Amino acid sequence: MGLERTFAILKPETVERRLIGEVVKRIEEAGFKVLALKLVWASREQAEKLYEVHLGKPFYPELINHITSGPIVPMVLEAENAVEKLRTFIGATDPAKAEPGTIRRDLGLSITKNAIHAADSHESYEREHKIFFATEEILNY
Ligand code: FUP
Repeated sequence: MGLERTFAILKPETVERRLIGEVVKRIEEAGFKVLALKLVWASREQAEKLYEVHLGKPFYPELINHITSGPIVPMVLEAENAVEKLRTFIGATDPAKAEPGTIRRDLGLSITKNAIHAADSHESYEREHKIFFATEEILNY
């Protein structure tokens, strides 16, 4: 296992509700190290790349509209077993079904407005983080 990287995005409703600090605090306290982080307004092209596996699904248009509806905070995080650790830490996709104490349960509003996105595999990390970060923006320290 060892140190691993993962990719997350604080969704527009999280930024709008001024919960950036709250979520980053939880993530840092859980042992993740922030290697890259910025505030951006995703383009339609970036959104379509991010959610390309969902193309054609009934909720796809809503997903694209939502992630481009306001500024978001993409970040690269490092920890032991980071991908799995973060997925467990944020909770199930539907906030109503997520474990108590998880970010999605505590701060998510709906299945689409579920506060945070996290890569679901190492391959997803590799693909997704490149949509938002250049190599030199990921700091090794
Ligand atoms: P997750 O990996 O937990 O973010 O969940 P999925 O890959 O299943 O879903 C991707 C995104 O689509 C999430 F933001 C939730 C959203 N979604 C809906 O809006 N409606 C659905 O019925 C299923 C997923």
